[in-house]
Amino acid sequence: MSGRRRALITGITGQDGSYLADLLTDKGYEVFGTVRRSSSENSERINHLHGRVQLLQADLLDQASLTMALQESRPHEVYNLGAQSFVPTSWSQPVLTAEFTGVGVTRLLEAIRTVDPGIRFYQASSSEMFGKVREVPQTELTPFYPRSPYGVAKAYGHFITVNYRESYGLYAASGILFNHESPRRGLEFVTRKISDAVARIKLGLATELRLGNMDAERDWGFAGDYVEAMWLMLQQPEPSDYVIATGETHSVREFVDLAFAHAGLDPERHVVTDPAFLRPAEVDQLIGDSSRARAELGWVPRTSFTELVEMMVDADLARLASAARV
Ligand code: NAP
Ligand code: F7E
Repeated sequence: MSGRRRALITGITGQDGSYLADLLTDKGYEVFGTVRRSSSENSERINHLHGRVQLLQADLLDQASLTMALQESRPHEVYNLGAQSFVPTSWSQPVLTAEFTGVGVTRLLEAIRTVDPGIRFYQASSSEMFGKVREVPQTELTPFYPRSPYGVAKAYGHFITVNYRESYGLYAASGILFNHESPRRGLEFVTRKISDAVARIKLGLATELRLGNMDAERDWGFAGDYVEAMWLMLQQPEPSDYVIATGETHSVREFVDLAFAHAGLDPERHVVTDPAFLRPAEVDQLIGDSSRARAELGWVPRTSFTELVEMMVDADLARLASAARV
């Protein structure tokens, strides 16, 4: 073991895991990440970190694998970013979502208690827990009313984190993060679905974009800014829970309009509403108040909504244009 600080990230192959691994390697950490066994390669988001992060096989469904990953890496900090994170899939696979996204948190906390209760633990909680919101804007004190099996599973993960902090004195912090996006966002989430479609339409590879509820409003930030808040939460004298958000809300329609305009396209000619993308229960509007994080962590979002939309469209245009050249 080197004398450097060590961090273990579950979900390192995901959007946030890859940005957090970038941040922690830049800070000089020895970074470990857990990956699930797969029949094909899925490390696209962390290929640029080859040789700078160490990958260990573990699954949030498998207690022994989590304990072994901790024994092998002996981390000072654990970031639990692994989850089934796509809200629509949580209706088609509600039990699996509860196992990964909910009970998986308990498995990891139990592994920490067994291997080293001094480990600092970060739980990736979500604004989806607010669901049918009880107040506007949402703070750390706003009651939860989740509207999807995913939101329900995240509420369990949140409270078990609080409970282990209070029951066993673990350093366990929960970040209630509002939607955050990037060019590394999965293609099924609405922002990336839009930026990818805009790029395809611009390059003549597609003609239409089918969307569900365009009136839904979200508080969208940039994932690169948000992983910094995760790290800051584990550097405090005492563990706590923090809302991380921009404080602005925008509709899916606004995202569409900005993205198409940035590429010089007219959305009216390409966007089609498709009931197949409507949800059994919708979260109509989210807007977060991150005053506490700003005051106690000194965290501020640095990327504006317009910059985020344009960054995503530009990245998809560059990626698809380069693939077309090859
Ligand atoms: P993501 O891109 O979907 O990544 C999810 C990660 O979890 C992937 O690395 C995935 O591995 C891993 N995973 C899935 N099932 C697992 C299992 N059973 N055991 C171990 N790992 C497993 O999600 P993200 O956007 O980076 O989000 C990171 C975390 O923050 C998630 O917990 C998410 O629910 C939460 N969150 C996200 C947002 C947001 O707006 N992005 C907001 C609030 C909270 P594979 O590559 O093998 O599938
Ligand atoms: O949907 C609407 C949809 O899937 C946003 C996850 O990271 O953030 C994310 O959850 C909105 C919803 O994200 C389409 O109905 C319209 O109102 O991009 P999304 P999400 O459900 O907000 C939270 C904070 C998390 O924690 C989650 O892990 O967009 N919408 N038309 C659509 N959404 C999708 N996916 N596809 C559409 O065609």
